[in-house]
Amino acid sequence: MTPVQPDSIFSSIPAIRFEGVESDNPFSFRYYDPSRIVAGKTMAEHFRFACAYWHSFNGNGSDPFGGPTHIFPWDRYTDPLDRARAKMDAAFDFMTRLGLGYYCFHDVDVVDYTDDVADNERRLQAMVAYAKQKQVETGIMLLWGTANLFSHRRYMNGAATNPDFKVLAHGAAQVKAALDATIELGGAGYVFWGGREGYMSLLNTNMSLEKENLARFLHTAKDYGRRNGFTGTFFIEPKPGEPSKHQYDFDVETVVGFLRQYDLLGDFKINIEVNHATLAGHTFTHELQAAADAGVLGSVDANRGDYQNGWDTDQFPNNLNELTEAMLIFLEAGGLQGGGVNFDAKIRRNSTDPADLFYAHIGGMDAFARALITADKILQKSEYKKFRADRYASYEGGAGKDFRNGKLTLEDLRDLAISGGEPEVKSGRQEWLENIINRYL
Ligand code: XLS
Ligand code: NI
Ligand code: NI
Repeated sequence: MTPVQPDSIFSSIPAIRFEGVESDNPFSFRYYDPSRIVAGKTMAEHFRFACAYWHSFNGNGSDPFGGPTHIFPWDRYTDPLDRARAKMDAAFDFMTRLGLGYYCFHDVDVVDYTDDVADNERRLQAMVAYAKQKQVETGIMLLWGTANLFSHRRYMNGAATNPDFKVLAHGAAQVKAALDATIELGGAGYVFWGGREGYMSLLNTNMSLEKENLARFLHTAKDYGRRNGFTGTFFIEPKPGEPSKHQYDFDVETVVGFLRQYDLLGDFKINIEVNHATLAGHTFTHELQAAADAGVLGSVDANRGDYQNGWDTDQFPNNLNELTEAMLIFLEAGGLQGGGVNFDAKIRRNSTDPADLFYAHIGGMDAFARALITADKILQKSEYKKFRADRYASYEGGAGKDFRNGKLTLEDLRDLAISGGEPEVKSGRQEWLENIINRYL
């Protein structure tokens, strides 16, 4: 372990440790105990918590109405690599103090990009060498890398789905460099979030060609990664819109259909973001279940939306009921395939103390840990599983089983309707189930 940075903006913050529920120390975990075993795995193994470089070290609190409120000391450097290194020092110092095992980045979060492809590659490579050394010193690992194909002006009509092939090629150049970086850093995964892979108006859009190009782009990137030694997991991160009006990777089921149609299902899993689920009109649990059922529950971008605002507010998670229901699915699915829990969340514009970044992550990690413990208890001790199984018992034997096995015709079903008589009315007991969550919390 490297010593923490003495001159860092975080130097007043103590190392965060598990102290238990009796602790009043705001710089401690009350539930997240990395080595505690829950359902056969340590909490650290279940979650693989990660910090999102873009929100924590680039997000400066600015909004459409005002400039930065989070003033970062590394911004005083004019040389982009000096700035990038100072920022990375702070990032690793933050993660070390927090005891966070993983991080995630976009290419342009790590170092500023220009319009020059070869220069950008050199910059990223220089930072990869720096990050590699930091990883060795601290034991912190890369959960996933990605390329930002949505901020530059050239991507205003998409990258892989751009009507102009020249723009697509620029997107590919960035993906190549970001994949190279991910491979070099031993990243567990690589994410594709298609922020502008969609459209604003059908009047100027050839939807079928754009989707075909997106699929070809993903195949090409995947083949490159595999040829060059990437053994990790590729993830697609669905979101229904924002910044596009219509985004092609709308939600989990849409993405699963797309992956199946274009023969990508074997190579890609899904990174589910809570706030994207709610923007799609779903719950987080709906998306988790849909992914688990399709065998593609890969990773999670943890955050929460705002009940009054209809956009990606990316707040830190704190809703224990929602998370406990999520952890029921998570545990029953056997956890995440290849990914972890990345806090794709940002502190508020007026959260201006370095300590706020710690409070935010501590709160999120504790909320997940508490939800996991509660969900495990519900699965072990309550009637939750039995009630759900009993509800479908009629398909486990007799005619119900024959139906599932395709042995019954429509005429057979008609005869069974007569011989079986009027079905008994059975309660779904939703309120009783909801009470179970609160009882074990
Ligand atoms: C934006 C997305 C983005 C991805 C990575 O809404 O959540 O941050 O996670 O490109
Ligand atoms: Ni995300
Ligand atoms: Ni998001």
